[in-house]
Amino acid sequence: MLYEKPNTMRPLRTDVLTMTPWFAPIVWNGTYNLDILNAQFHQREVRIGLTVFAIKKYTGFVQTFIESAEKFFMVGHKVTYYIFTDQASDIPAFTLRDGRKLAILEVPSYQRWQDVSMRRMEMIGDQSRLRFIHEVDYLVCVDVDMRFSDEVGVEILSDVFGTLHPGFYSASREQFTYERRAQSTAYIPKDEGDFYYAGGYFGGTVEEVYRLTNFCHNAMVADIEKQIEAIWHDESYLNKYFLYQKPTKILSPEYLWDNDFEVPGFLKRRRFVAVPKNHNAIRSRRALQGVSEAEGKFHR
Ligand code: UD2
Repeated sequence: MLYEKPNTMRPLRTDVLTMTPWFAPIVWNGTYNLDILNAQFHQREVRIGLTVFAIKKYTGFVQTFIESAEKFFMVGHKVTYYIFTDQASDIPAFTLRDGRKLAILEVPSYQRWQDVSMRRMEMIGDQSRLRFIHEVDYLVCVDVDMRFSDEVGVEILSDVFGTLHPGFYSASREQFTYERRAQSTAYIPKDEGDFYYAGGYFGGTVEEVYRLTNFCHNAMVADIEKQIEAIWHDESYLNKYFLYQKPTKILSPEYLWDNDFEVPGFLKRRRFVAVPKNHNAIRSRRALQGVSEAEGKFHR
């Protein structure tokens, strides 16, 4: 394979942080060579599971999600889409590329959207133990109200990875919307924290995703017993987990973006973007949280 020799004296990007202080790469366009990575992952015949939840009205997002994933997600690799839904009959049939499969997992629904979102941790954990461990090597766990708009490949894979939330990549610790009430299991003090990770994009090996989801679910259950719910639900527990179990790779906001945001110069690609939705209409019977209908997907 022919490619340009890496140059010890010339960093690939100088405008953004490409490595954490614990030596986890932060993935930006221009920091990796996909041909080299593809060859390595093909040698291992790696199998990738992409999990997504479509409960109640969110089944309406599945078509765009899968069609865009067929175009851009892990092209050339073995992929299984795992769609968790309470309405299997609403999931359309798809013609998939070679080496790709789709599995529907029927799961219960919850009345509150917060519970739907949080219970994903429990369900991903259960299926990791029962099923995913036998079928795939890596899991990628994302929100469904999104579409792929540029390539997302094996450069994202690592033992356990998280994604920088597009609203907080340049924020200070104090600005991070971590859970700040000491009674909550998700509590993070003001003087701790590395990054603010998004709840809607994490992954890793099946074993590591099991550890992560199990921690988040147990933390949520412990909070229910204390009658407290973390401010940003599963995202708050995820941030707590990553504070002490640091991710081995971090995805830049290229991998999670909202086209309503102004695009900064350093953001060379927008690979996975929010599909606009009317929060109040789509999250039927949601508990009122003072969120207006016009609110975008990402809090800031
Ligand atoms: C953010 C996070 C999300 C979660 C949530 C917690 C991102 C991109 N998103 O999203 O992961 O941490 O905050 O507050 O970081 N769902 C259904 N049916 C429902 C409600 C939700 O299927 O009725 C599923 C669906 O897959 C959806 C996900 O849960 O994508 C998260 O819900 P959301 O997209 O409404 O939450 P949002 O945008 O506040």
